[in-house]
Amino acid sequence: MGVMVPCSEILARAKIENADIVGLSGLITPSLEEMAHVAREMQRDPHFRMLKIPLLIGGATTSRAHTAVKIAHNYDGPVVYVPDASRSVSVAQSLLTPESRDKYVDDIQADYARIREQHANKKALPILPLAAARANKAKLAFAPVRPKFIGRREFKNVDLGLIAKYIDWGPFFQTWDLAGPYPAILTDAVVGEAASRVFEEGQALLKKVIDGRWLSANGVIALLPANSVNDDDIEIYTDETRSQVAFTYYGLRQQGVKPLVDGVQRPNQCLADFIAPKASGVADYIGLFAVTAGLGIEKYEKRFEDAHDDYSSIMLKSLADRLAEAFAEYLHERVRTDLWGYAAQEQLSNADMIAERYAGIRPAPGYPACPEHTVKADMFKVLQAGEIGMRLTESYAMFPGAAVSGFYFAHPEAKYFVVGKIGLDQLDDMAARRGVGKDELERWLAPNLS
Ligand code: B12
Repeated sequence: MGVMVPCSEILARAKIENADIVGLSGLITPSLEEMAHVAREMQRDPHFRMLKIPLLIGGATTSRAHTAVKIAHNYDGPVVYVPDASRSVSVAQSLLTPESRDKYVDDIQADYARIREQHANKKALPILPLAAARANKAKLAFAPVRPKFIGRREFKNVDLGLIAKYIDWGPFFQTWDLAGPYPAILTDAVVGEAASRVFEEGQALLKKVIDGRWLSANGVIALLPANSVNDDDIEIYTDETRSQVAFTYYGLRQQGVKPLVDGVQRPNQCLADFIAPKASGVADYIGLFAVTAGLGIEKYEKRFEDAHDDYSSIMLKSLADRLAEAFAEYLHERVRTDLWGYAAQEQLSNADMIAERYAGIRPAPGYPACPEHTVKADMFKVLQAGEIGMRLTESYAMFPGAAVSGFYFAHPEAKYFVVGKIGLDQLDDMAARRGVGKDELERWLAPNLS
């Protein structure tokens, strides 16, 4: 455990190093499918199957239910979901101690079998047919502002001190398993002392990172003409002639049954609703961005790891993550007030920005309004993200890890929403629109399919 390797390589490494346990960590949903694949491969390979090498599962997108329903049944050896890495020591002990192992594994397998049964009996939430969901879309008026330039622009070696002013410290404490809103967490009766300590140490390391230019922050944006088509999709054009499509973003629409609130029917939303339809003749626009603050981190990670200073290594990673998000926040502000300029008069504090009190949104692929990750391949191509040192892994994670990418929508009524569960009719419809096989698409949409 503890080595960052793609799932495809993990079993080869585990064999060479004669690993007692294999552990997988999943940050984004495409890795969930990889995990099931690794479990199947372990079942196929006599080395793992005969020795019943345990497989541990963890990470932000994983859960006990997901492990039970989607992973565990693929492998006869023990498969264990571990919610918190600090518990992996006791879990490993239970799994590797001959006296405790059988009972421990039996208990977990019985628990997972129960979860699978509950899951099979669970009644799915009612879902509207896609046509009905589309008929209930938000009907917005459009008066788009033309960006000051059309095309892409790079931002290289952006001042880390400037970016740091935009940091949202809230999620920093999650890294240390400390729960509570910032800054109240610093004086919290239970975790205040620990939170204050990591905060102080984080600030001290951040100063070193900034003063010593440990990391490079690079970003790229593209502001491009766009129109919505076929209700749910957005055509993004290479230039103002709108004759050549750079790529089409295929949107997912909410299919949940929406309530009446104060006599007003809530819409079934899709990101395409925020862009003027092609048929309207209104010239609308969209933005794309990709930023990283993690360039150059390996050298310092290695230095800490060689000194067995895991604490500082994790601290550095979490600061790089904070800087990446802060960079996205900073660049978005510049886009709103200047580069696109649709909110030129805006004046917001950092707290206002964290509370998203600005016009427009910047949804990121993988987040609930656009849960599907593969669009990052099209975005990276148009952004030429390689030029600023960013790339995608085989499962659409971004490298360097401290990275964020997404869209800019300027419509004043654009808000974040959760697509949630979709029906098979939407899967079929999207497969036809995209011209891809249903099986492949099903794989990418698995977390949203009911
Ligand atoms: C911080 C964060 C980031 C940071 C850092 C990411 C990173 N490199 O770790 C930044 C800002 C860079 C980021 C970027 C992105 N993020 Co993000 N991010 C988060 C957030 C808020 C917290 C994750 C985190 O670090 N938690 C703290 C750590 C310590 O917890 P953890 O990872 O869960 O690990 C713990 C346990 O799970 C366990 N564990 C983990 N692994 C293992 C393995 C084993 C073997 C064991 C035993 C235990 C174990 O131990 C850990 C300690 O307790 C989550 C939301 C959330 N609340 O979880 C979203 C989240 C993970 N992000 C998400 C997404 C989509 C992204 C982006 C793709 C968005 C984008 N398009 O830019 C990118 C992807 C980045 C990339 N490199 O590809 C989604 C993923 C969902 C999905 N559909 O895939 C989440 C869940 C948000 C959401 N609700 O939608 N993100």
